[in-house]
Amino acid sequence: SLQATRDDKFSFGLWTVGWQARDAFGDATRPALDPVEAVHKLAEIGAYGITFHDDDLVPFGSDAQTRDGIIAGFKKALDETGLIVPMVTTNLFTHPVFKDGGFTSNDRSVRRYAIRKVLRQMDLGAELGAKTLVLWGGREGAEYDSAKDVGAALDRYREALNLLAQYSEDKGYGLRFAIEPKPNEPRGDILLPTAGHAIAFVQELERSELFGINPETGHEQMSNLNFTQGIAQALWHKKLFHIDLNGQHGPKFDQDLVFGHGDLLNAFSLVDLLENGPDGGPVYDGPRHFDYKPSRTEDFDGVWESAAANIRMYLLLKERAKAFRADPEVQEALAASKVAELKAPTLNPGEGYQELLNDRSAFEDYDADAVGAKGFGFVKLNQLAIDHLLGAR
Ligand code: GLT
Ligand code: MN
Ligand code: MN
Ligand code: MN
Repeated sequence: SLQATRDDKFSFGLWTVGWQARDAFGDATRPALDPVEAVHKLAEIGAYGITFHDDDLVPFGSDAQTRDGIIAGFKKALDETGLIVPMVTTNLFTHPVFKDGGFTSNDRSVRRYAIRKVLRQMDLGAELGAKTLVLWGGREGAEYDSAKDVGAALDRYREALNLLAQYSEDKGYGLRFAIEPKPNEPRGDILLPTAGHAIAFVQELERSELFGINPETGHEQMSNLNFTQGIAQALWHKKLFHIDLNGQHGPKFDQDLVFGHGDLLNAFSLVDLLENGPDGGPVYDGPRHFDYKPSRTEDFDGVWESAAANIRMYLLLKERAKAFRADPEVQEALAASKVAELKAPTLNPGEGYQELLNDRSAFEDYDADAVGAKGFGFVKLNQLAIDHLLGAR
């Protein structure tokens, strides 16, 4: 059905629908959005969750009384709608103090301030029931190679993250941490630029089991990478802790379009992977989090149209992917392409290199020319996928 339910776990960042469309060349085209209204509107279109940076909800520099008032109003809206806060994150990129980064600023006092800012957001997140803390290090990077000691920066990154995990455990918050990679923008080059870099970094952390990644469609595609393939590898490492869905047209500035409004074919294979997996069942049960920006051309009607479009795209693709998997001709094509044969281990049970060396059929008597002459039929399979995506079957 194209009607979202809570079980679909659709969530939105407050900064998405709340984006006033200020960009590097032009002023805001929309007024500020009241977070309480955002909660009500998102509930209406079928979201189950809302996420936010500390400064999205409470403007930077607000006094304690103002902060308490805003948080109380937000909680009331959550109670009224049943919306939950599955994830929170911290803004370590807007204020000028973070111009050289938060955890990895060359200025030590900035690093101490950044950690304090995150600890405060962890307190609020835990209070609101958040399970995940996202860490997008958009300012952690450089424009000039000689200006940043990358090894030292990674040491400081690790130092900060180890401390956050210890705090969460000591406080009993039970948070999981999800690093969000991005190759560039706003920095010329950002540390942990891709899902692969981030997964490798996570292995170096003290409580690495508490750390995973939050890949964003557009961020991987900015590096011309295949998002579905990156997600499949993150799942293989058991490191897909959260996901940011949106749309992007290849390597250019971060577009943050509606999910599926960029590379539609890749969006189809992604939903197919998440919902149907390689074995016919869902492989990810976390939030389907939309991190998009309503285009600068839109007024508030366009904001809510575009928010609903993310949900509609996901549900349409889910429907199409189900039809694809259920089609007997697709099953035949998958078999002809030997897709399932890849699940079979290459060696027989108990076999080692000696047995393989003894197996003449594997080499001496192997007809490489005959096997090399056979096609895999992948194009037929892909056309069936596109037929289903276009509703032609
Ligand atoms: C910022 C960024 C997003 C991140 C958010 C989390 S903030 O809008 O562009 O990709 O997910 O910090
Ligand atoms: Mn983005
Ligand atoms: Mn973004
Ligand atoms: Mn994101």
